Amino acid sequence: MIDDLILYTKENRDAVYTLLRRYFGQNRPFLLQSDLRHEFSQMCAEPDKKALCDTTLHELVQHLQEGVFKQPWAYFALRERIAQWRYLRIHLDHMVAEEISSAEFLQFKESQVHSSENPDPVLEIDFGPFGRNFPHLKEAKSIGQGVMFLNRQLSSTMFQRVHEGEARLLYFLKVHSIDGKPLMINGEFDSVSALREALRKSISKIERMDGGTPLAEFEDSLHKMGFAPGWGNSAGRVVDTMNLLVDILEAPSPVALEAFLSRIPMISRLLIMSPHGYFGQDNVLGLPDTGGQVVYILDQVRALESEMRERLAVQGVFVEPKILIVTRLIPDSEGTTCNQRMEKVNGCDNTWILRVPFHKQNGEIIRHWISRFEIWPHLEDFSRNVEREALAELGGRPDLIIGNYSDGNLVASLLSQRLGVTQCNIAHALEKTKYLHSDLYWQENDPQYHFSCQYTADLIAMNKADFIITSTYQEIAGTADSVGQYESYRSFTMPGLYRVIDGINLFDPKFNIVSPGADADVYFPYTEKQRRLTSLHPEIEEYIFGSSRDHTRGVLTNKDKPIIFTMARLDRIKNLTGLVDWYGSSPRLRELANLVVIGGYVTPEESRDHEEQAQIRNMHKLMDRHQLDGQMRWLGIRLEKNLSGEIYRFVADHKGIFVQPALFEAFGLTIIESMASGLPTFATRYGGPLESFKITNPVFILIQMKALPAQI
Ligand code: UDP
Ligand code: LCN
Repeated sequence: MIDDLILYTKENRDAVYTLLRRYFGQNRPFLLQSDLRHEFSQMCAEPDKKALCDTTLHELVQHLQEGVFKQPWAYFALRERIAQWRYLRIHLDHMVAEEISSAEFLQFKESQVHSSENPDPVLEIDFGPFGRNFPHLKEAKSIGQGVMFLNRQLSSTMFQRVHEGEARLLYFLKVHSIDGKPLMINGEFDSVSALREALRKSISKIERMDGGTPLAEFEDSLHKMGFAPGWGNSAGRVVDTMNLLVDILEAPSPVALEAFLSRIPMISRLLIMSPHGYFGQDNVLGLPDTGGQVVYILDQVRALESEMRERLAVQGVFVEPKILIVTRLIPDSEGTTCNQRMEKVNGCDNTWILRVPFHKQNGEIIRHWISRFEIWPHLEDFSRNVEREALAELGGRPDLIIGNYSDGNLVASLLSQRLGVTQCNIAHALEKTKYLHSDLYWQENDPQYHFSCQYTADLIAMNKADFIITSTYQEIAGTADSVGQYESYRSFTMPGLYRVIDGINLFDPKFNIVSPGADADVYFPYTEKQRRLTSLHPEIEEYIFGSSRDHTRGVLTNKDKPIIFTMARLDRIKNLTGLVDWYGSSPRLRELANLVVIGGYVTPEESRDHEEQAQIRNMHKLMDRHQLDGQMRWLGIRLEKNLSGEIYRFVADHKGIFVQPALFEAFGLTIIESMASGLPTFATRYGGPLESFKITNPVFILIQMKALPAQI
């Protein structure tokens, strides 16, 4: 595509020149994709330029992602397709387009921020060479399906280099152990043919037994034939697993390999990192920094514990699985359990929240909550204390460490490095795509947000991780039109700090997409009357339709109108105030429906988070300006999970809708919760929702907030 642009410029100097002049005419050093497209369509609207609309230039402009302008040079980043970027520059006088490297493009960007003629040399970061000898996906559509790809690779390697592949598999089965107990093979098999022979003998012996014969009855003879536990808990299961291995040794296929590997018990001790926020089971959701991550992890551990237990049992391995979620201990815990060192997770047998405090330099424990943007200086010390405490609680090294969000992933990187344990990252929300130009103008934002630390942590963690779970494809590589969250780390610069020319390879098989879900016991359709928690209705009625009370503003004067409902942390990005403004500005909407907002606090003094405080003030201002007190109810409360589940259904009873108006949403649990409750759901089109829910639910509608009142 870049070649087309170079050629087009050569052959159509006037058209390109006119467009460049328009871009320069904006007098802005940086133009974004939307600006570049807008200016082009403005140009096409002129009577004598209409013909340009259907030319190659139109097509090319659609792919321009960013433009940087300083007379006489225009530099462009061209996203040819998903995950494929090229760069070029055009000199306004000579009108010759030429391809440049990403480093040159970034350097030019930097020069717009730092005007010095001779800027100091800056650190250039290139992770590219580190992945050179590792297999990578080739097609953008396969991004995020790493495990499948690796199984294929592994089986084809075994097929092509049969002896090497088989020998490695034999070695792995010989050394594999869990909780200090050898698994799979305990014999001295010195070759793959010896293993094959033993498998054949064992299969023919065990096959003669009834399939349901328990392992205990033939474990000794299995042992004598050189096999340790791990093949199955019954004769039938053991024979099945052994046959899978025989098939692989005969002719490896990705399906058989995946089936065999997934049967081998690998994990009994798991460490999950989620340092920031108030991490607890009650009374925390909706606090600054405490939202979906906590819900997601708590749902995840319940599923993981039961899955681990089941898998270990069915493979005949009698080990008690244990999961530790590690977060920080907050002595001034504001009515939550975050001051407790250990807390058992409800609904689990052996899953615990372990809380480890942050310390001041003098060793004193830090007592208060610290925003996720401010916790960077504490994490190295925290990781050392976590290492000590987690090893003691688990009775040894974990088999896997899962990090969450930038801070958790950094701690997971430090721990997995020190302990030599496999590392999995989960981010679901990386801040870089949420805050425009936050890399370029990092110095302006650093006192408040410390993005220089956060983006550095992200780079370290995403490159260090063995695998990364994402909630959607867009989280990795975006869409044809928008840049993915991980994609935004490919190439960027923080002027004066460092320049990244290859920050992450999106084709790395470490990326795997596994979308979250909502707890079906809590979020179910409003029509399932017999499951409803009707005892909560008087309380909900009071929350929504009640008179003036603490922690609320506004009293709904007409209770018969349907409800427009929204609920989120009161972050700027969640844009609850945007919804209030649009509702307030639409007389028709106000006449037709009431607005109910659950989020934040009603008094700014109650909050310690600067963004939340600003949003609280803005909310009051908007309610005053639009005089919303009779049509809008704002609840500054935190709902227990069952109550929030029933509120969605209560709103559905009242013919309401749910709106998620975020400026950007990585995934958005409230969206699935509301859809699961049967509410017509309007959600932002920026981020994950566009991908996750578009096709799956007939009551789901994507919104661009500017058009909201008209669309409703
Ligand atoms: N939530 C809640 N009470 C609130 C605000 C949020 O129970 O006052 C819950 C909500 O039901 C959802 C989660 O917090 O389960 C928010 O997750 P989401 O993915 O929507 O957003 P995040 O906060 O993770 O950005
Ligand atoms: C973080 C977010 O910002 C949300 O979009 C997700 O739904 C949540 O984590 C859980 O995955």
